[in-house]
Amino acid sequence: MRVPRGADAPVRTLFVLALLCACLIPASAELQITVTVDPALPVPNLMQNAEFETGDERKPEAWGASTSLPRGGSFARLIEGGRSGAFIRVESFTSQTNAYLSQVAPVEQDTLYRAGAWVRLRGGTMVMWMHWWVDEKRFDERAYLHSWGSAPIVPDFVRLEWTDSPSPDEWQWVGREFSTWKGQHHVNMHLGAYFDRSSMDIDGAFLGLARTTLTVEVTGGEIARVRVVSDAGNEVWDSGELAAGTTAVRHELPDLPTDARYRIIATQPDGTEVAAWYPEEQ
Ligand SMILES: [Ca+2]
Repeated sequence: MRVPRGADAPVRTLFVLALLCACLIPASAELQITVTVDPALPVPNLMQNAEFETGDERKPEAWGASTSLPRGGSFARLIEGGRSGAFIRVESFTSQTNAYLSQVAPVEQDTLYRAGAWVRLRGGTMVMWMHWWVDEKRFDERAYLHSWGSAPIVPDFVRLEWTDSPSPDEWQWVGREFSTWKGQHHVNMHLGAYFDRSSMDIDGAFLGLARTTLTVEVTGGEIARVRVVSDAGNEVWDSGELAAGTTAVRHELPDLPTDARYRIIATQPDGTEVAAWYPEEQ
């Protein structure tokens, strides 16, 4: 960079000083990202022994295990090979019965939850059935997964992969969101076979709050733009180009799914980015 031509001595000294200062100060101050989340992530799992790691060989601790038809099915707790360690193998021998693991959990009334479990389904119909009685009305929320693997024509005449069945070797998430009713303080989670000759493995049950509020604050220097992106790559918020001289940004993002991680990306005027994950650990 050249000193302006024709500048007299004092101006020239000032210019050199200005250059010196510009070299000593970093390109821009490091931005700080602060994230406040209510409720914090990951939200607590309200199911006890959700990973089935304790119990005896037939039944996980804290869970019921029963069929509607006596001896219509079986339950086995296997201690290895699950999505995490132990898991439960559920078989139902006829379409005349259900075969359910069940557990009552406390919930807040009038609140959005998400619930589900991981399932490896070889054949038949798996249901997650959430129910309770509230003022003599039945609260009833369900999610299903079906596999043609139990059909007599599979695999001799029709290969399983020709049907719209899940892979019998992969864990599938079966779950949904639902709102509890006013006056409802419990829900009874049922996981298992639903009136279909079925064979499945179940692990990793979950019930927890479905939504959180994330408040993002960026400070510590000049900020050109702030973005929030989920770990699935969905854009949650984009501040757009901020006014020159912006040195503080605070933005509240309500109703965000609790089963995600969020990346906050703050861009400085020179284009450099400062980013942070929430939660930090997966
Ligand atoms: Ca497990």
